[in-house]
Amino acid sequence: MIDKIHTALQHYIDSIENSTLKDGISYALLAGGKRIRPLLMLQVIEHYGLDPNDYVDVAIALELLHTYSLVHDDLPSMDNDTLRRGKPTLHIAFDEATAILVGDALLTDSFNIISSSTTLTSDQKIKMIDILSSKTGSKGMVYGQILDIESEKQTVDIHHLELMYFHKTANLIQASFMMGAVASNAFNDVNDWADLGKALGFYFQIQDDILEHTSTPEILGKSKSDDIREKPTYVSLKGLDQSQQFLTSLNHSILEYQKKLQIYDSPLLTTLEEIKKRKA
Ligand code: GRG
Repeated sequence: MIDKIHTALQHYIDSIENSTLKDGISYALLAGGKRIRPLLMLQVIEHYGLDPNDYVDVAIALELLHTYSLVHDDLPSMDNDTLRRGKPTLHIAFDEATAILVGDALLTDSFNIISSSTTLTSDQKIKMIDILSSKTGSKGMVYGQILDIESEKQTVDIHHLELMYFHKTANLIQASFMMGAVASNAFNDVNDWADLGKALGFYFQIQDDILEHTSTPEILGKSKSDDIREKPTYVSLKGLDQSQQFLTSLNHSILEYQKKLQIYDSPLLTTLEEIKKRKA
């Protein structure tokens, strides 16, 4: 499925006029990355017995939006990072203006990919655009990002940190699951998928904090900017042991939601297990 996601990303890149913008988009999208957001959406679709291959072209909207957030997050005015997905960040490899515009294009095109889909009904498109925009705009990921920026060199409490993590990280993971449910016309299950996405999103971010504390930029493929920028993390606030304990309790929640959604032996279950074991 990852190969199919890659092919769909390449088709999207091929559709862009030859330009520095195209080169930058290609650099950002093809630099690597685990592709977990489109993968989760497609495996939800598979969970409902539909053919995920019919939805790969739509699912890459999530990878475009995610990649935009990484490109903009790395900018000098934000985290000022130099390494991403094992390569120099976009503003280092190109320049800052190109990085801003690549992010802008990826964000905008992600919505165009949904609206121009030939697989989805109009109703599904509207619902997906509603989910993706509300989970990533001023009430979602971008709100999480401003909380993140403002937390630098600040003493924040755990509630503030959880608010930030919910918006910055969990919201897009929630959207991935929810969009899969919408594509499958499983409208009654959308809230349960959002619950699973919230628990998995927190798990993912706490894991990220632990890895940033215990791993190396070479293994992670990205700069360890939290320490440099004096950003509070779950590990800096609660320590490694309590962070591990939080992961254990989040795992209990994930297992409960898996049961509720009847996720048993399936590619989706395998992906969830792999995410929990990730090292980068
Ligand atoms: C709106 C500019 C802007 C940013 C939004 C997503 C984000 C906030 C910032 C990126 C940095 C960060 C630490 C985000 C938390 C989520 C996270 C761990 C992202 C990395 O996702 P992976 O591990 O990355 O899926 P790959 O490279 O595998 O796609």
